[in-house]
Formats: sequence, structure tokens, C-alpha cells
Amino acid sequence: METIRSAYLDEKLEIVKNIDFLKYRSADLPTWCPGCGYFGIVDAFYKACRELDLKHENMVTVSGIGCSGRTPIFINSYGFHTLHGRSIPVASGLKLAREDLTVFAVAGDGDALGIGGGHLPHVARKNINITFLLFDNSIYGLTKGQSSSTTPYEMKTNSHPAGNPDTPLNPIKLALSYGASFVARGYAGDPQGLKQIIKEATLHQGFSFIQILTPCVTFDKENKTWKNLKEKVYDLNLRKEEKNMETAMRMAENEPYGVGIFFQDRQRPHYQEILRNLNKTD
Ligand SMILES: Cc1ncc(C[n+]2csc(CCOP(=O)(O)OP(=O)(O)O)c2C)c(N)n1
Ligand code: SF4
Ligand SMILES: [Mg+2]
Repeated sequence: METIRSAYLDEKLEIVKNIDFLKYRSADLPTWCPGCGYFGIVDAFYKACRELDLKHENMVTVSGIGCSGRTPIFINSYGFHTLHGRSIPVASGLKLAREDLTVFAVAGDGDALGIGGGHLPHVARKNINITFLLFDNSIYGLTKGQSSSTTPYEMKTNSHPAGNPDTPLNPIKLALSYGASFVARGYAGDPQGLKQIIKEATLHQGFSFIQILTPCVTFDKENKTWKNLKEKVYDLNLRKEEKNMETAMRMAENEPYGVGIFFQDRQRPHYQEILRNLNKTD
């Protein structure tokens, strides 16, 4: 009897523990299309916040414009819905002014690599201690399905009905070449794995870049669909000593999609440490 009762209580406690992450969800219901990959991303995000035990009042999520731009509205903490392409500079400024805050920046592929593409090299080379989540659905979702900087060559979109004439960027290779000290790829269909990556990125001292593969179920019927992603995603499973630039570059192909941490430099000081060292008087 004792055993049955305690197993029952354990099970209930487990359920309560697991839904506790919902305290990071705001009261506003997400306005994303049913089936959008972004639900998987915020689910992973809530769970990561819960496991890191982040305090609502000490965290901020900064976004640009796009369906991804709505993210801070659905998080129960401080947030900033800024201009198109500007989540990185606003998040950087915030972190420099308030080092005590945990700062996240989020952006879509158009937001981050198109109009805002000029900000990525600088936050990476400066190694500003923020976590950047790239919601990569390879399409402009909010404005109804135009080609973006990561749309595959020849894919038919609403702006290129005959096929996209442009060669896509590779976000992982870009982040590596720009000098990001933490570079990872996650997948909206694996919230547990993504949660783990977000946790490690948040704990990393320096600029953390996460490309998140996610479907736009409304405007992309041929590329990053749930079915295609499920078939093409594989676990990178790199050992600690393999997380170097050479291996990372080799593994960073656009397809199939290796998911996990490609690279991490734990030795490099972040921007505020560099400033403190430079200003030290002997
Ligand atoms: C300066 C400026 N130019 C263009 C737009 C129109 N616009 C809004 S969102 C967007 C692209 C969104 O695509 P993405 O960043 O991939 O986000 P998603 O909607 O896919 O999450 C564009 C071009 C704008 N809001 N502001
Ligand atoms: S348009 Fe695409 S990215 Fe935007 S909410 Fe709908 S499914 Fe998601
Ligand atoms: Mg997009």
C-alpha cells in the first residue's frame, strides 16, 4: 500500500514539476498559425528558463519584426519588440548598460540575415554576452512568403514563383567566420534537445548563436516542412575536443542538418571583461 501511494505521489509531483515551466508563459495566447514551429521553440525556451531558474525580473527578450518578432509578448518577463533587424544592437546596448540581466535576442532569417545582417559580425567579434536565437524558417512569414536569405536555390516562393534565383547563406558558417564563441543548431521539433542547447548557450560567457530550424507551415510547402526536417535532421554528437573551428566548418552543411553544438570557446573573455581589463590601473 505504502509503495503504491508513494509511486502515485511521485508521478503527480513529476507532472507538477514539468508544468512549472509554464510560469514563463505570458497570459497572451500566441497568434502564430496552428502547427507553426515557433510553438516548439518557445516551449523549449520556457523549459530552459525553468531549469536555469531565471528570475522573471532579471531577464529580457528582445525581438525585431516578423512572426518571430512577437515572441517577447508570449514570455512572462521583460521584453522589447524593436525595429526590423535591430534586435541584436538593442540587446547589446541593454547588456552593456545592465550586465546583471540575462539578455536574449531573437530574430527571423529575414530579420537577422537580411535587413539586420550587418549587426551579426560585430556582436560576434566583440563577444557581447547575450544569447541569440535565429528562428530560421527560410521564408518571410509575416509578410506572406517571400524568399529570404536562407531560402534554397530554385525554391518557389510568393516573390519568386518561378524559383528563387539566389544562393542561400549558411548561418552556421557565417557565425563561425564572424568569430562567435558559441555556435549551435537546434530544431523546433525536438524541444528537449533545443532546451538543452538554449541552457548551455545561456550559461556560456560570451556571444551565443543558435540557428533554430523551424517550419512555416503556411508559406513553405516544400522545404522546411515538418516531414522534411524530421527526415534530414541528425544528432551532431560532437565530443568536447571536436568542437573546434575545423570540424565545425566541415559539419556545417546546410543539409542534412546536423543538430547540436558545433563550436565553443570557453577561454575567450566577453566584451565587458575586456573593457574591465583595459581600464585596469596598476
Ligand atoms: C524597415 C522594414 N522593412 C520591411 C518591413 C516588412 N517586413 C516585416 S517582417 C519582414 C520579414 C520577416 O521575415 P523573417 O525575419 O524571416 O521573420 P518570420 O516572419 O519568418 O518570423 C519584412 C520584410 C518592415 N517591417 N520594416
Ligand atoms: S506565417 Fe509561418 S512563421 Fe508566421 S506564424 Fe504562420 S506558420 Fe508561423
Ligand atoms: Mg522567416
